[in-house]
Amino acid sequence: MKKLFALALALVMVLGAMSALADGYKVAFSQIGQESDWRTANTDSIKAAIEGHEGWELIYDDAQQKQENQIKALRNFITQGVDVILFTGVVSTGWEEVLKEVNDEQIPLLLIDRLPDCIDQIDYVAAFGGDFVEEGRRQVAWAGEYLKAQGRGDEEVNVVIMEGTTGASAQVGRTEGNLAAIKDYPNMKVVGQQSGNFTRAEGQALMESWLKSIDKIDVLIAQNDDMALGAIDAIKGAGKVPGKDIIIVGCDSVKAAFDAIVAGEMNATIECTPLYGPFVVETIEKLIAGETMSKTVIHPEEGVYDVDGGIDLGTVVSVKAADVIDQRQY
Ligand code: GYE
Repeated sequence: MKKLFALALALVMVLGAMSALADGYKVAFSQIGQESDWRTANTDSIKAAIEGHEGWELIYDDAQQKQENQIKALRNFITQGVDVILFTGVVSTGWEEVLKEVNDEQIPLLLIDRLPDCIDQIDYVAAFGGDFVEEGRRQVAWAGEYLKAQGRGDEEVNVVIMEGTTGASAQVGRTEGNLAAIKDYPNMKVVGQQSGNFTRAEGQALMESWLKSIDKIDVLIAQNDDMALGAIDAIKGAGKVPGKDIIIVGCDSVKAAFDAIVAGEMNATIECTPLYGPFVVETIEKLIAGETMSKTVIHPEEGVYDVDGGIDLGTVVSVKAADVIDQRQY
């Protein structure tokens, strides 16, 4: 009888272990929302990579741009006992408490895209995201160098800066880069600076209001392509020619921006890749294998794309969009 009981117990334990394995390795991802083409490409890249990996299961949460939803999602991940958490924060502040809770539960944390300000106070496995300050610098430098190349380097030009979601590290960094670079071009004067929230609709509305309230706009620096594309509609609606009457520089390098550049309606876009899938998989594989990783934030290599190519920005030379449009993945 005792033997039978021991056998039954062993069977129960084996079945238990098997079902735990069948449940898979749980990768939780707290995504910000769906505000832009960049974000869609980012979600798709990560989803495909995790779901395509044998034995891994994705637990995905879309926070609809709300920090409180992200905090709730992180706490749910803890309750569910996930194996690893991928995190990008809609804004850069206010994460200490919840990320410390993640640390207390010893759930490995992978920081991606918009990194939190408290990065030095928390434990994380690795961090990966765009160099937002450099992207912002490149935006203004592109316009400044382009004007020089057109023989307009001494002409006084009015610049509007359309910012992303206020408080997002992508907005904070790009604004810092935009304003630092403006100092290098004394002919460029900022006459408008406001948030278009990284969306096409708000980019269009903001440009419409600027076109009514500001007499002369020569350059639009839009901190993402979606807002630039919305602004193009506003400029056309006001009877002006986008890309000619107003020079337009976006950021992200999404497909729709390439189309607009090739059509001559937009002048340039600074690349910020959303394709994080391969990085995420590589990092989780290293984590499972017990490898230690560097805590240095990894920035992907990125380019600049425009109508003709050849604009030298010091750290990078622009490439003609039409030459590479067929190879774009997002
Ligand atoms: O530029 C924008 C998106 O955080 C880098 O967020 C990302 C930014 C991207 O909505 O389009």
